[in-house]
Amino acid sequence: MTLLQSNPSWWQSAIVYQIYPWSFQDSNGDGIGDLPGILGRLDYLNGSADSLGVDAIWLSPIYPSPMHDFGYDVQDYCDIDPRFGTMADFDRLISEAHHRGIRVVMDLVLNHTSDQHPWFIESRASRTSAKRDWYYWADGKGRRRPPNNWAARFGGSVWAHDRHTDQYYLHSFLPEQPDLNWTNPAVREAVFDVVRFWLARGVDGFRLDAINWLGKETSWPDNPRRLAWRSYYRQVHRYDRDQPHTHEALRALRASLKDRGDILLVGETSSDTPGGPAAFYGDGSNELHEVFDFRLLRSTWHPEAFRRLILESDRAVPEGGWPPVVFSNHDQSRHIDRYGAGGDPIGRARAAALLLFTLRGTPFLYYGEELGLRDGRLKRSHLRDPYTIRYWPWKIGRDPARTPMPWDDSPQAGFTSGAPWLPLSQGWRQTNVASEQQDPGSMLSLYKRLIRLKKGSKALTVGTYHPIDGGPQECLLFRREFHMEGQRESLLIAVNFSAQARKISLPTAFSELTRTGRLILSTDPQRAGDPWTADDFYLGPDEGIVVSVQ
Ligand code: TEU
Ligand code: CA
Repeated sequence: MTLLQSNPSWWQSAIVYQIYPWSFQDSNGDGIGDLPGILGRLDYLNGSADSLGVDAIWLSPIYPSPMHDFGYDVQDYCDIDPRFGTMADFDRLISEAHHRGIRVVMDLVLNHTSDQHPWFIESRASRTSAKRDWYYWADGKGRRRPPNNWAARFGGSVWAHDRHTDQYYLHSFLPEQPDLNWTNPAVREAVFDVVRFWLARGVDGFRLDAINWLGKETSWPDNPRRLAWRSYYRQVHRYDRDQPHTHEALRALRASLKDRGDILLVGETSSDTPGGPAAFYGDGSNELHEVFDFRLLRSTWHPEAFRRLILESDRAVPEGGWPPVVFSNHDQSRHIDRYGAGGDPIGRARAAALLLFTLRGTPFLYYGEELGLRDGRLKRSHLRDPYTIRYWPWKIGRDPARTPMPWDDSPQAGFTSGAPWLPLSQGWRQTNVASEQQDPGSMLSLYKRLIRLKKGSKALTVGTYHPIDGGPQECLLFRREFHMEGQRESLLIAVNFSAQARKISLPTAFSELTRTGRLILSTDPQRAGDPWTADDFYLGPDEGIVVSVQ
């Protein structure tokens, strides 16, 4: 468990909002979101009395890109894709965001570039090119036989044959995304230059993409096989990821930020990482500040699973590190649909929202979740993402979670005056910002209440987390506590995972002192503000509550 630092960093009490730039707001009618579009919507995010109240935005990649992986294939780390606008738009975005108290976190894709990046073009030009070893090149084992059996995350071999130089290059994702060679100090230096470039423009942090892929075993041994359906899972990923070298690179990156101010490094690692995502905190002071842990995100809506995973992830974070809390992102079906399966999706999404802002850590929201936006019901012909297309229709894939943000009930939901790049999710005539702003019972109003509650509470931002065992099976109970120099705040949080109302008898271990309080927030808008006593403690179906206990 992390002890409270006397001087907390900005992200410890921040709420971060992920913007998928393709889908937030289009300004020029080409059907694709862009930076001027985001600029025009900043007031929605923060800076006025009825804003959502988030403290930072994380922008999925906005760099020039051929968009095979919708920006995660970077062609130039130090420019803006013309689809999204210009560097002048970006500078304006930074200053307008800062003006509203919104920090800006960039997405850094360090594992690979686009095959159209000048570094790769030079690398593949000849075997003797000065940048040949900026990427991984190897000889095949014979005609049409790649160097080893490693499988790419998006299907097929990690090795692509280059006819011109008759060698293979390694790509952990698409063939259009060759992996950078992180054993090469020149690569490291070039990437640190990129980091300095964006820091000089005023960015406040970086989300590091697929960070556990950086290190590989470069003697290229085969991965051990195992039984599974998809090629990626038919092997144990022993040698193609999670090598010690990754940690060395992250330590160097962290060291390069020394004296650069309070810059956030938040890493994305895949869920089945040996040692868990927590390995990427290093000792808590020398690698990443925050590391996504997708175990809750991948879990079903089940109290037993949540109880166990919350405790496991909380305890795994070393002192000095700080956990993010995340239920949705651009790679997964939206959690309203995942958690909602087999129950009332809205009721469960409201309960999940309460957890998002009351668990210990930095909440990361994915645009639209604050509205209860659903996965798009897309047809094969609508799909754009190669990964979604490859496994369609057996796996829901990523496009359904990337549909445009619905702003109002005008044509195309106010997202674009043209044809949107992906169709709107159904239900947008009700599920949109304008209509939810008016409705105190909406998901948006609940998110706003939770955000205000969290920001006003030391227990919820920097307090400790204590599970309460012995309550009903179907309910999750915990306390958040903050005590310091005469200040004392104690909150009881309870969530009902079932569709039946539950009466709760608190375990006797729960002190006599905490048998009365005030219900300060409920996902049921009718109930907030009521007095609360332990003797009359019940939860409605899918209800979550926050009680201030004396
Ligand atoms: O994702 C890395 C990752 O772990 C993926 O395998 C993820 O599980 C996948 O999208 C299946 O849901 C990151 C980005 O978030 C993703 O959008 C990129 O496509 C990928 O890296 C390559 O850059
Ligand atoms: Ca546009």
